[in-house]
Amino acid sequence: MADMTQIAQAVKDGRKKIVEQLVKDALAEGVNAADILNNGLVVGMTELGELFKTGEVYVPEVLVAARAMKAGTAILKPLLMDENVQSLGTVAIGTVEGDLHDIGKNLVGMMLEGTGFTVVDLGENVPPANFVQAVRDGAQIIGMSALLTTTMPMMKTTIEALKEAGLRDKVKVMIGGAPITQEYADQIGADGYSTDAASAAELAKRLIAC
Ligand code: B1M
Repeated sequence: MADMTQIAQAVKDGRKKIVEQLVKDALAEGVNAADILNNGLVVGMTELGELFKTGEVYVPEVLVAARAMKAGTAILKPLLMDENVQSLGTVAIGTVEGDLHDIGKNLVGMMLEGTGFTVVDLGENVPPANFVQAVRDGAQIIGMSALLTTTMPMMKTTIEALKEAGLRDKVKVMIGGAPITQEYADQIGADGYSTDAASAAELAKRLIAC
């Protein structure tokens, strides 16, 4: 019987092969892909984050856990997509300059694709100029992710770069990541903020309709 706590534990332990096997087993037992993601993989990474915070684990453990989590999400990705949906619009998404955290950004990208958006993944450590270029290339929404309090200001810098390029009124800007708040979004003039991947997709739908 599929046990989400086992999947969470395998992520925490960085057991890539075991994560892959448990995810496949859970799917074979009929567990929904979104449930495996939210109640297994994400729970494991969140719990590990707490241990990291309290100094019980260090960067190498977090790196192997991230690798295990990515292996699990790679199996789920095709199941979270609906390829027969017409594109709702193009979102260029990236983690801001100086920030290498990409797991949350990838989940947001997956949910956006699953909802019907075309997603251009700019990667992590993305300089403002790359976001600006993405708008020139046709993105209607820019999605910025930041996980570090030290990199949050790059969101404001990127919005300033869009203004300087004369593109700010041609694009909607949405932001997110663990340290981000609605208050911060308002402060820097972003068009929207969301706490998680599912609400990011809902937000993008609202923004594209404006
Ligand atoms: Co880092 N790290 N890390 N880390 N790391 C944090 C963020 C930290 C909170 C850990 C802690 O102390 N508790 C802390 C930041 C503290 C702070 O700034 N206040 C921290 C630190 C300090 C660091 C380093 C500086 C450590 C060091 O080197 N001494 C270093 C910085 C490197 C850099 O970026 N320059 C570093 C490195 C790393 C690893 C490379 C080892 C690894 C990243 C691997 C990778 O991403 N490929 C890592 C990880 C994994 C974490 C934790 C443990 C987990 C992050 C994660 O993936 N969460 C994290 C602790 C934590 O967050 N609890 C931590 C799971 C993910 C699903 O959630 O990313 O929040 P999250 O995304 C969510 C929402 O936030 C939201 O939706 C997502 C899905 O629901 N969301 C959006 C995210 N982006 C969005 C965008 C949107 C909308 C919603 O719109 C566009």
